[in-house]
Amino acid sequence: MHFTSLSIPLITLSGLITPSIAHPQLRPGQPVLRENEANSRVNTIKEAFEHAWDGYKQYAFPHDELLPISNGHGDSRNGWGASAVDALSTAIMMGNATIVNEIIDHITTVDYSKTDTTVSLFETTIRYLAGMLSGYDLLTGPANDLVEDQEKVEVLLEQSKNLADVLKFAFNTPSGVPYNNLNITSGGNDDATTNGLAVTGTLVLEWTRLSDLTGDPQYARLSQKAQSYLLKPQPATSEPFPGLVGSNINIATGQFADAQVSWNGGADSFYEYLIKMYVYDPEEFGEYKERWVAAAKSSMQHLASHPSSRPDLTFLASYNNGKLGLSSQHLTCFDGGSFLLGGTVLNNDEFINFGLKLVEGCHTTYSETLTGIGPESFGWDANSVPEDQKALYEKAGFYIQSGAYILRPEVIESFYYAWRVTGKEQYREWVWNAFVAINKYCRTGSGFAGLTNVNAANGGSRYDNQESFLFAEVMKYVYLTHSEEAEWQVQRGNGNKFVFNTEAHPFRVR
Ligand code: DMJ
Repeated sequence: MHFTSLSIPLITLSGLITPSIAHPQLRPGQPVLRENEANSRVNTIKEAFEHAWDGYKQYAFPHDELLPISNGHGDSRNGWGASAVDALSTAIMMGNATIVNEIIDHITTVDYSKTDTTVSLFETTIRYLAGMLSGYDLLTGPANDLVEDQEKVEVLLEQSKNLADVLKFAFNTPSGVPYNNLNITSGGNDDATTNGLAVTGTLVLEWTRLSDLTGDPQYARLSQKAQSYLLKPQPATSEPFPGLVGSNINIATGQFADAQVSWNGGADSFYEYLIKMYVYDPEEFGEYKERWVAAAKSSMQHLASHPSSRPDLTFLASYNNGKLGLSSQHLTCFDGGSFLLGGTVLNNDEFINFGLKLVEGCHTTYSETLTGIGPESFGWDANSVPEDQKALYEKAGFYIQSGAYILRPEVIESFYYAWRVTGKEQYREWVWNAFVAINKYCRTGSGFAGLTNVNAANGGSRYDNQESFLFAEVMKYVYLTHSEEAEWQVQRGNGNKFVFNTEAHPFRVR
């Protein structure tokens, strides 16, 4: 880890010295955390990560996830130790060599050709394949002093290839659009006729990276062929506004099967990856950037929506057949981060300012609940406000459709981008406040549990499940917001050396 040449003189100008904390764009006179407070936050975050790891290790390892109330285990992700693999890149960034070695030792033992369960191509790609590739990129790059035995590090790439070789039959369809739900033992699938936009369009970064690292082009080719149908959508009616496309693709033909547009779950990370591929390689993926720009502009023009009770707030609506849907999700709140990343790499203030409006809207879904944590889904249709939520709608600009919180990262993720792009301390405080609330309401004796109702005292009751993305995403974004400048941090402008996959695993850019 190192400081940027910019950060030290600017810190001096601020008058409040915090040499161990990253300041992406600190302005003179801007208040910053004092060093001891900053260090104490970093220690608190590391303690929370280790608390979750210790509980997982004691009660659930090598299964996929901890059941943090009953201290049992779950195997929702093929039973290959999803939490361990998902935790790897965060443990590397935190410099925790003990946990990193434990995880790699585990990965060495996994047989990716065996499982009793249906395998999701998308989930397996974003968590396992990406977790290993990112570990490889970090441990052969900026963290190359963390694991002594470089042969162990090579296992990460070998196992990535093994896994992709097991999965690649998914693309063996008439169009090349893959099946998502696979039986890897029989080489079968669920006989679906369509595949979703996000699960089709969130493979290309991982599979391209694998090709670049192995020198074997087949993985990039497969994923880019599938992506090609999403970049040039057919029929024309499936693209009601430039760049905004339908939600499902016919597996036989590659044609879109509908024109339902949103940035919500099911579509979300397709848009996320358009701009991230450009960050990965602006030369090769210029067309992806054009598609992101078109989608971003159309979203500002056609999907931006303001609650009647809080016209100051901005959310992204969905659209279908001439009608706007005035509801959104926690998942959708990655959108602010996507606009901020696109805005900064393209040097476009309109995208940045719009991204900050989206970030503010999602922040309100946190700041206006009793727990300080935002709901799984919410609406702002003035004609559909539930009687018992009229006061909330009047004050906060949204009502809750599902009050669950299952340890999702998207709101914190977008706060992180806002902090990195603007350097405004307010965004770091928002990350910290969210983390404090999660630590308060979700923490159990062995880890972290989801909440059933973020707007009830104590969060209602708790879900006995700790999703692996708690390790990969929530803990990572909170840590990165408070930790030193480093090569893997998101940079303002064009200087990114790494780009994060949708599960927050950083890949070295081409
Ligand atoms: C994660 O697996 C990824 O962030 C994905 O893109 C969306 N769902 C979860 C987190 O909510």
